[in-house]
Amino acid sequence: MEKTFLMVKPDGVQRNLIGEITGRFERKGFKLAGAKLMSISEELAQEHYGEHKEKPFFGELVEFITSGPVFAMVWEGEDVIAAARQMMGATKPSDAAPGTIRGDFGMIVGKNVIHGSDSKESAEREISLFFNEGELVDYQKDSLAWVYE
Ligand code: DAT
Ligand code: MG
Repeated sequence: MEKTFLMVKPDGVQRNLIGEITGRFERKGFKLAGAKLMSISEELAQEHYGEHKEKPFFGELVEFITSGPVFAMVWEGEDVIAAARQMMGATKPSDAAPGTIRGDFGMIVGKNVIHGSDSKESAEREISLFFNEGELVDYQKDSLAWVYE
């Protein structure tokens, strides 16, 4: 099954949105494979957002993501990478559709509540950046018989 890396950003943690956000993925039918509340070091932030290091907002992005704890998660399911991106909504909350996480809870691009991997490659990279193998749990979830054929 496909896996993706999702993270409630510091603004989402401070605004009590961990439960709301995890609940959406849980209710949809995805399976939680790992989760932890953690602080992101400067080094991890720079590595995670490496693709943006030449962008003018890189400094602020690193400062923001290290400004408080994040809730890091790995979710599993059919097409979970693309589906989670849809459930998150557009990067800029004012472009994000109502019903999406950023559409419902975000106001500005610099505080857009959630991160999600955008491809298979970034999902693999980000999962291994944030989680050790031993932190991911492989288990049977019986309710999935009522989610899939
Ligand atoms: P996404 O988080 O939707 O994958 P991204 O990878 O393009 O978006 O950018 C990573 C984060 O950087 C994004 O969630 C918020 C911030 N960001 C993106 N574009 C920005 C901009 N023009 N000004 C300020 N911050 C920006
Ligand atoms: Mg991105």
